[in-house]
Amino acid sequence: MQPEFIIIHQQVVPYVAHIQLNRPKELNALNLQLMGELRDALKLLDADDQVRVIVISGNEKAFAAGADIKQMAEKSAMDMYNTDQFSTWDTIKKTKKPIIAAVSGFALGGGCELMMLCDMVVASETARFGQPEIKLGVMPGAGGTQRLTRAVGKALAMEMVLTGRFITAQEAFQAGLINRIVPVELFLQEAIKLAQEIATMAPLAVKMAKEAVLKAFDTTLDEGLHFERKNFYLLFASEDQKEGMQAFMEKRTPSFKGK
Ligand code: DAK
Repeated sequence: MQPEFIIIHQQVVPYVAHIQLNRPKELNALNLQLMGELRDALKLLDADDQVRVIVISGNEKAFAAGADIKQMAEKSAMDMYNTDQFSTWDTIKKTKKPIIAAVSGFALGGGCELMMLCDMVVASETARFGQPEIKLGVMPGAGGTQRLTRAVGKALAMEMVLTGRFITAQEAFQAGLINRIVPVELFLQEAIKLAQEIATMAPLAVKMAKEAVLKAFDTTLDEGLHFERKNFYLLFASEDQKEGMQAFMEKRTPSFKGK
């Protein structure tokens, strides 16, 4: 079945897929159906050999203005428990290939949390980031207190979470939340360009390096170094390691196969 609230563009450039969140009238508010479609698309793309990097965007006005407040408003704690939305978010988190968020306009609440699940962020100069859940009588529930704090530090995270203040692209860049700021008309193009650059690298090395960097967030330094070493050794079992080093010595561009 065709998804209703996302658009999947396969091979926007070689080995790069682009998923566009597409509920523009609702500023891409993340309802359950959209999140389910996104989860399913990421699972498919993660298993597709023709895809090495995934870009997720909204549109110029909004990446996503948060979880769908209208869908949540009447829910009880048991409704929330029974729908188990976290399993969807957990599946997204397990995506092995790098995901680049292309953000313009609002990235709020669950939208900011979804962005932080991505591995890199290219933002337009109009991007605004925030965790405004506090104004709705709740608090972030999908990583906004944890990933945001790790990314920008306690002072700014506490302020954003407790006041709901939106920060600008410039503030987000200075705080280390995003990778780069580009003119609004270029935000998607630049994200795809970054994806394309990564897609030329050895796919297994990219996946294992992503895994190792993420490990740094939930382990001790010793365990993290051990994990890094294991992945480093493992890559010497790949054909791409032989190809990459051979190509260097022969002064040619390597041709990586993901094997
Ligand atoms: N939900 C539903 N509809 C939304 C929405 C949202 N989050 N954000 C905007 N819309 C809708 C508006 O209601 C409006 O629809 P109509 O009234 O025209 O039908 C339309 O989008 C355009 O919005 P505005 O007219 O408000 O546009 P403005 O430019 O004036 O304002 C705004 C833009 C982004 C400042 C404003 O719309 C706004 O404050 N939106 C709400 C932002 C917000 O509070 N976001 C946090 C939501 S709570 C979980 C995972 C995650 C979460 C929860 C659980 N689990 C895994 C269990 C996350 C929670 C949240 O994100």
